[in-house]
Amino acid sequence: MLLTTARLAKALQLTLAVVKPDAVAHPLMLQALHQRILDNEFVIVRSKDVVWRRQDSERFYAEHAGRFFFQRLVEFMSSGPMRAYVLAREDAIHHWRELMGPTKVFRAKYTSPDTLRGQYGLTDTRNSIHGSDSIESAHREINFFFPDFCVKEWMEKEEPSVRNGEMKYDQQRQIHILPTES
Ligand code: 3AN
Repeated sequence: MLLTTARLAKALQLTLAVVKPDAVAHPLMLQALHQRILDNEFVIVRSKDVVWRRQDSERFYAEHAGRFFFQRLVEFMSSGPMRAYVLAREDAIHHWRELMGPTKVFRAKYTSPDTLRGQYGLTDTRNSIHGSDSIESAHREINFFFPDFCVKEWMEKEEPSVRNGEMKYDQQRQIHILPTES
């Protein structure tokens, strides 16, 4: 049987990435992080700036309720604007977390200084970046930030064209778009 390149190519995966308030507070840092997304071959499917209320923070991080850092985390995540992205790439979840680096910033700076947290993180709480850690959490988190976005529909309708490289980067909107969207 003849296997074409298209049939061998692996489907793209979606992940949720967030630039946290400590990094968004510095426009040059936000710009540098955005550029790192592009340089690492992620496709920016959606992007939006958001400010959380305390309840949003509590809901998003409910699994950490009771941990010693929970109050600090909740206050920090609702302390200012954030930038959320839906990113696509082959193995996007793994690649984004690898680029992001370890949770603990001092460890990141020591063991992985070239990662985003190693470079930009301030403390274990103010660690600049978030990335989904599994397919299930990516779906949940994308839905949390982008309730109008349907992962299943995107995979069915847009993923094949994006995988074929049909999208282009729109400088003005700072996301990738398919020719049909322009
Ligand atoms: P990650 O963001 O690397 O997946 P999680 O899910 O364990 O890590 O933690 C969620 C967030 O909680 C972290 N990004 C960080 O802001 C905060 N956090 C986690 N562990 C600590 C800690 N030991 N001290 C302070 N903040 C922490």
